Amino acid sequence: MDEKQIDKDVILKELNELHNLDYDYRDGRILGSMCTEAHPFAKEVYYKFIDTNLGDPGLFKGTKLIESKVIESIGELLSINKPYGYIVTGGTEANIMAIRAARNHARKYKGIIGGEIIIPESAHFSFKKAADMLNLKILEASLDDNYKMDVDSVKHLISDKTVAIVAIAGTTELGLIDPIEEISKIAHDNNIYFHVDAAFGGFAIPFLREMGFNLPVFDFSLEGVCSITIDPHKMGLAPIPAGGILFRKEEYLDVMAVDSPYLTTKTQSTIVGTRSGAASAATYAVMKYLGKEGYSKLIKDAMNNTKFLKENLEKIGYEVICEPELNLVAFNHPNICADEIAKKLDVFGWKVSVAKCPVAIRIVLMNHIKLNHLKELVEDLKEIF
Ligand code: 0PR
Repeated sequence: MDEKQIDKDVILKELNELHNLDYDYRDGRILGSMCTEAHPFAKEVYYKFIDTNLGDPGLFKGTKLIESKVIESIGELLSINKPYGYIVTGGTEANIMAIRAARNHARKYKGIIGGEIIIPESAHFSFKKAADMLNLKILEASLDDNYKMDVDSVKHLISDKTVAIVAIAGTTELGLIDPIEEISKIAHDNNIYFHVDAAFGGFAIPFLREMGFNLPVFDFSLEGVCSITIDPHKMGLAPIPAGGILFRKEEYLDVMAVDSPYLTTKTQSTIVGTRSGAASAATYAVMKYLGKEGYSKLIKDAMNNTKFLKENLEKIGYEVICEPELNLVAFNHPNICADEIAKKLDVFGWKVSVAKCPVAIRIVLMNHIKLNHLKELVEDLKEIF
């Protein structure tokens, strides 16, 4: 640290120079991200609430009410009247909380120590972090021919050590929705905690279903579903860090509660202690501002772009891995491997990511990607041979 104060302009100049090294969503070159530029109104509200601390909610009663209201609104999207949950830092923290709830619940009510969780091979790596931190063993269910969690594989992996089953509504690599209704039934029949990771799909599927897209039910209307991860900072257009975790019952919070005697609330169930209320306020603001109509339009635009990209890739000889269910296209070329395509696209300034299961170029059609960007991309994809 410097000895003396430094002029703000000098500091800002240095910060701006560094910030200029970042890619900007608005250039339409970030093609592999599940995040996007937050809505301007959400950013404005975020700043207003920047000093609030939901770790000590008695001091920030209004902001705590905002968090409760936003959890209720998200709950309405997910078919539950009285959800219990929090706005957290992202999908990783939300998934860790869900698995912690499941583990503690199984320990308290079933006496399971050193349990196992069943996740699909396509699960996000946050579950590996959760298992590591919570001392649980991961059992990976295989995928069926359509890259979805195989229901029979789940059945075979269940044992008296299973503390949770996880399925995904909007997989990280392909944007697919697992057979959640069937898995929910299996979990319910076996009295096993069932978590749905809708970090990506949560702010898309409900609107698409309402518009008549043929997508399956994935939410609390299925009686086996105990918790859902749904991230405002992905398809919800809230600023990072905004994840969401919703539980069906209060007892899932109770089993995680630790005493916090000197705070305004005497127990705490979150992982994080001091936590900003800004993400809650910003999420509340953008949800109110856009409404169902606004979100429906955004996801419809993204799906139109998805269709455009898929059709044009096929026209120029690329092979699309699966019919997109959400706004994500994964593809390969019969003659060039995915890593090579990614490298060549990088030379043109396109930042794509390469999926591993199966290996493929993966493009997430977030709303910062416009039709003109896609037309340019398709031209460049023709060029790279
Ligand atoms: N669950 C699912 C289904 C996810 O896809 C992700 C992240 C998470 C949980 C974890 O969420 P957080 O990253 O919010 O903790 N999916 C993206 C991924 O890993 C996140 C991402 C976003 C990666 C932007 C890169 C990027 O530029 O691919």
